[in-house]
Amino acid sequence: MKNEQWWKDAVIYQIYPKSFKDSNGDGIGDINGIISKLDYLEKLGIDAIWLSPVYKSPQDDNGYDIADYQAIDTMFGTLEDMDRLISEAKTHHIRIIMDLVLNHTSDEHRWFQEAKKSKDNPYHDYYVWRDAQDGQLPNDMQSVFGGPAWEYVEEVDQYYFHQFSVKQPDLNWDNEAVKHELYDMINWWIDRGVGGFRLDVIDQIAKVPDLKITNNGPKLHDYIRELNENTFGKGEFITVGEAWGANIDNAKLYSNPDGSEFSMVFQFEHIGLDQQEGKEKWDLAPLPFIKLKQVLTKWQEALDGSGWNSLFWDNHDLPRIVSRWGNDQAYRKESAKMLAVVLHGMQGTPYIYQGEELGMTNVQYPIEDYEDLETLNMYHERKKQGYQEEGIMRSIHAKSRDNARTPMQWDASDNAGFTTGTPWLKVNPNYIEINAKDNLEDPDSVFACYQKLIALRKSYPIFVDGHFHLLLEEDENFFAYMREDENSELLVVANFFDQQVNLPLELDLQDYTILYQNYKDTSGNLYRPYEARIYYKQK
Ligand code: TEU
Ligand code: CA
Repeated sequence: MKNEQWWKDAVIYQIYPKSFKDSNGDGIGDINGIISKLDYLEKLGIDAIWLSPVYKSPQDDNGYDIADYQAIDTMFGTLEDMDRLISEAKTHHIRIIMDLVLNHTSDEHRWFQEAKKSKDNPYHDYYVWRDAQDGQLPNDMQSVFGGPAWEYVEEVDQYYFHQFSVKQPDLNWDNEAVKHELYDMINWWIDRGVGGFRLDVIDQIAKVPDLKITNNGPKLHDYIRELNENTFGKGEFITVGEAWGANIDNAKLYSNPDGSEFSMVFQFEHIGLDQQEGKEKWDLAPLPFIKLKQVLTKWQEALDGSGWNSLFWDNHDLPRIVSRWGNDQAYRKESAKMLAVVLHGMQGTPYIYQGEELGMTNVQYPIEDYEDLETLNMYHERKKQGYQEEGIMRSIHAKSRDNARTPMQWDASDNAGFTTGTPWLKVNPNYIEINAKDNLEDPDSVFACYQKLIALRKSYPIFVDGHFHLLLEEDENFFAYMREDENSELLVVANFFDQQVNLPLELDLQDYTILYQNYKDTSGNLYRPYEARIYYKQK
């Protein structure tokens, strides 16, 4: 095996830098802010930070539009700050995972500025250009953020392809020079001491617009293996590809234990369940609980021994899990902990998104208070199409990416201790009750639960090795499963809802000890709202 695979018992913490901690009062989180919170993260027990983009960027899509991969945006700090973050994190036993956006750049990137000057420019072919078709767009493909995926540039009398915003032109991976520029850049970051990479929309790099192929293009895995060989494949890095188009078969390629592609992928099958089938994420549907269990089980079973799962409920694109599948009112703490237990008990590498460890919740702002371009584009598009304001706002409150992006709630002081200035996005007004300071002082907090779950993973190898078996498949209340290895057994039992119920399982629990429970006591088979327990036994 090429890699040491240190990341198998690791827990990763995602930081969205704009919203984490502001150190200089301009209302925007920054690198020095992150450095000031390394003690906090070490206390939580995490092994690595996945840092959303801090590169130079006009911020059309909050840094996922990169204008220079080898410079830090002044709003976040300097390259010296970044080097210091890498080295200080190391002294806290934390590695830094950089976010690589390799599918597209910003239109303000030097390569694109050159590319659009003329067809003869050596950079022109770094991007994906097509001529008009009968005076029309090259085809009818749409961008993920709404509107056509083609934009006309007069100087070259061609359209460039953009799967995301107009300010995010797609790179042409069929061009050797592009690939080598990217390899050099990645190796430059490796030399600065980073611990790994998260690869943004990696399943979309091998697009073939002429065939309307966006993700899973025919050359995708060749490109990834070549990228691996030329960069991170040489060392013990954690790598995780973002792949909305992942299925079991290609996930086995992505996370092949031979180390030829990535350590693991983010797949989103469990995440898309509460939307109407075939429609958009905004078209809400109730959570099909049995289906959720089936989907997670399918991934657990399929990758055991032949790949590796990433485990997550939240990220910077998703609503807060406690508001989504928990109860962010009467049972906020109980349900936040229950969701943590269910996730962290599975096989794979868990990811915690900033604030999830506090049980932070969604927000319900009026439309003027939203910043996210995906949210705003959808709002205007649906208004134009005649949707009712109320329904649109319901979708935004449930699913807007800004739910995840409100500033981190550090304490009960002004602006939740995030900034002394005016935050770039409004702070969730519930920071008085939900904040890190209170969590740290309360041995029974959501934070304490995450801390405990991380510690358990480090002390009991079964969290890494144990085979997964779902129990009570058809049960409408319980999410229950076993993990089993040669020496031990783990039993995770969670009441997923707000009704008190009896566990319909005959269990002889004599030889088991309880490793974790989210209520102060337990009472046999009776599970109170969102009650969750982890049992353990040595064989
Ligand atoms: O997200 C990929 C992606 O497809 C998202 O746009 C997703 O469909 C949407 O956020 C769901 O609401 C990645 C990044 O995580 C995201 O923040 C970027 O906006 C996007 O790529 C473009 O780089
Ligand atoms: Ca700042």
